[in-house]
Amino acid sequence: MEKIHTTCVYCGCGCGLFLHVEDGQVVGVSPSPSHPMSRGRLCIKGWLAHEFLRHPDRLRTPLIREGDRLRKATWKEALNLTHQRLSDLLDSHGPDSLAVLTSAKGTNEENYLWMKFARAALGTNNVDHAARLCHAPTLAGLGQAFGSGSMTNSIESLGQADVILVTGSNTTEQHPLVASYILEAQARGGTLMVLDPRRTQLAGLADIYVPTLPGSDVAWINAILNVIIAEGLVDREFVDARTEGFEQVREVVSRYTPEAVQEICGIPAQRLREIARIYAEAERSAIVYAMGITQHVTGTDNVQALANLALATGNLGRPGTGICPLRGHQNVQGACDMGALPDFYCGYQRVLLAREKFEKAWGLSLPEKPGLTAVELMAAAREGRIRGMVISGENPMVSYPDRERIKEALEALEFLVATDIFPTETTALADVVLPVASFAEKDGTFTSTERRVQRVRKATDPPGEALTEWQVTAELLSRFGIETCYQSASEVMEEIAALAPQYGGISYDRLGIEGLHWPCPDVNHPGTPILHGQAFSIGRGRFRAVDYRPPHEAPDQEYPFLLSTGRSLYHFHTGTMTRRVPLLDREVPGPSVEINPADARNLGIREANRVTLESRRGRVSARAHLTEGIPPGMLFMAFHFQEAPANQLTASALDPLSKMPGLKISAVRIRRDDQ
Ligand SMILES: Nc1nc2c(c(=O)[nH]1)N[C@H]1C(S)=C(S)[C@@H](COP(=O)(O)OP(=O)(O)OC[C@H]3O[C@@H](n4cnc5c(=O)[nH]c(N)nc54)[C@H](O)[C@@H]3O)O[C@H]1N2
Ligand SMILES: Nc1nc2c(c(=O)[nH]1)N[C@H]1C(S)=C(S)[C@@H](COP(=O)(O)OP(=O)(O)OC[C@H]3O[C@@H](n4cnc5c(=O)[nH]c(N)nc54)[C@H](O)[C@@H]3O)O[C@H]1N2
Ligand code: SF4
Ligand SMILES: [Mo]
Repeated sequence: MEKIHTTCVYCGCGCGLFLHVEDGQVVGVSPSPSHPMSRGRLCIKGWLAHEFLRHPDRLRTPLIREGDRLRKATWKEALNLTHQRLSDLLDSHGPDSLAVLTSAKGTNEENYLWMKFARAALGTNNVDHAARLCHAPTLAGLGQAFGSGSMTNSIESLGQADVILVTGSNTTEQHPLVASYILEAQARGGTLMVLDPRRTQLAGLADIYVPTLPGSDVAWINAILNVIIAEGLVDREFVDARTEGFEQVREVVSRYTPEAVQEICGIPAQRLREIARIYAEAERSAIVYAMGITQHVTGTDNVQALANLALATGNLGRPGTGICPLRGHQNVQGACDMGALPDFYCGYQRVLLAREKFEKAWGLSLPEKPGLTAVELMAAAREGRIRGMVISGENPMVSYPDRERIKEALEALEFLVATDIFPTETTALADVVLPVASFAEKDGTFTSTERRVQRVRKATDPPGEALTEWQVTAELLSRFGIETCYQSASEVMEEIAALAPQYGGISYDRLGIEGLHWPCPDVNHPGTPILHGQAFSIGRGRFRAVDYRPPHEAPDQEYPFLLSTGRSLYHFHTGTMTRRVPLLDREVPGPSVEINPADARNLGIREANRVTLESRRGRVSARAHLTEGIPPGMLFMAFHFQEAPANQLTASALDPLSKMPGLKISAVRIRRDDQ
């Protein structure tokens, strides 16, 4: 039996694992003891990461639409048709009638080639991906504050914190290995504070758990800064030497006294003072956040408010400090790094500033105008402004907000080509479906949440006629007249290293088992686990004053409950992979609506009753699950289940700064089905 070292395909923790190969088939997984972050541990999804590989549903041949069915086709037919239909739309309606959505499940190399395809072959900056629904506010918020929208510190650094403030992150379920470092810090004597509307497992383990009201984050974060300033806990030396804009923030937060905001955020004034003191008085305080902070129409402001806290207390650039936005998909960090974004090339080089550099490198002229973001692209498709779309490894029919509108958008397209490893609700609407290799069947790299660039190694062949996606993309590039001569994924990485400064020193022969933290500017550079040590790349760290704004929708008489959406430990997103793993499916076989027992009693709802939820956008039915983990007035649904798609209910109201939809808040009503 052979053991191939690779990187887990699920979450941004980026655990190392071995795939066990027997007779050319992957028969098992074991953890990697020498992996520096995961150190011989995996969560249950990692242990079962091989189980979907040979599932009979895997896509094995290209498919082409004939009327209302998809028929088998050859690669030549499928690629010719894709080339012809996209070229026709390009000729008749121009490059900005086309768009590409890339995959955070894909490798860096695949994302790089798709963004090159959008810009160089189609001539449009309409390229984006699921990061828009995930950490777009982090890119915008931390990007403006620190010059980089990435996790400031390594995961290991969290283990060295004296205080960790976790907010809007269900860490033990969604980033289990990061949670283990947080708990290690606590076991060493550190203080763990969790602020979250739901009582998560980590909240139960915390030294201090503070329930918050959804959508109120700017209010309580500003109040903490108010206390820090009022009580003289500001790190004056750091603020004077390394930051700008403090005075303006001081003025704005002076209005956010704990007494003034306690009603808005549901946190008693005394509690706010206590949290502020604990965070600011420690030698090393770290902040960890995820979707509870970003998935709001105020997402960028929420992130900036947290950045203001770290800047005011000098909690940056040292082990145990920092701001840690936990990236979700195993390669959503990398997909952003690769420029699968409408306003950036790879390496966060702005379209508006770096066009000439890429024109020279690729030898052609490139579009000037930044493109549309993911949710905007869907609106444009519905209105007929986007006519052709490539969707590589995403399932927007289940993952994007306001599903009915997404369906209208995808159905309105004149041509849709989708790549995936399984048939999905999205591939079902495509004109051409291209079957591609999964993580175990290809070479490449993933970049984890801590900016660790790691190898993905081929352990087995893809099923049937499925091909490695970077080869498919390279093939399409050449059909559009862009010469490529990549012999391997590592040659794609050579091109990336030449163009993205943070990846300048990264090559496959250096990655080994440990990988490298970017920025790694040259071949002798050891990588950078902790950012902003001596200076910010933008010179000084930038405070920006932010004011509390209420969410896009509030419960009212007609829709009296606030629905929050999210995930479970056992499933990943739209369930294409985890729902095909029997052990995971057995743990959580279907959708449920979590409701507080007091609310359930008032409505005559008992455990496992079927209930219907309705919002202004649509309705879904599922079984009720009564839990004290949800406060009265709030409901929770995971969005994994296409038979009760939570996104039927969500709205596509956007954060003006990052274009993130407010996925964490929808006003809904609920009733028992038999009433
Ligand atoms: N098992 C599993 N792991 C995953 C994923 C998966 O699907 N399954 N997905 C991956 C991806 S892409 C991502 S982005 C991450 C997501 O990881 P998380 O962001 O941890 O996951 P969510 O379930 O979205 O939950 C966010 C938390 O925010 C809280 N919250 C809701 N509203 C608010 C609010 O207004 N303010 C605050 N402060 N908190 C709020 C919720 O109660 C919840 O605890 O997980 C990654 N890991
Ligand atoms: N209501 C609500 N909606 C949400 C969220 C929420 O919290 N609430 N969270 C949002 C967030 S944070 C995210 S990140 C998005 C996720 O949204 P998506 O990324 O659309 O969701 P996934 O189900 O992970 O889709 C990935 C697809 O890639 C396929 N795939 C797997 N491996 C490969 C591969 O190697 N190559 C290719 N080409 N395809 C592959 C899978 O089969 C799957 O169909 O959902 C967002 N939507
Ligand atoms: S914690 Fe994340 S990366 Fe690690 S094994 Fe689990 S899903 Fe995979
Ligand atoms: Mo995500």
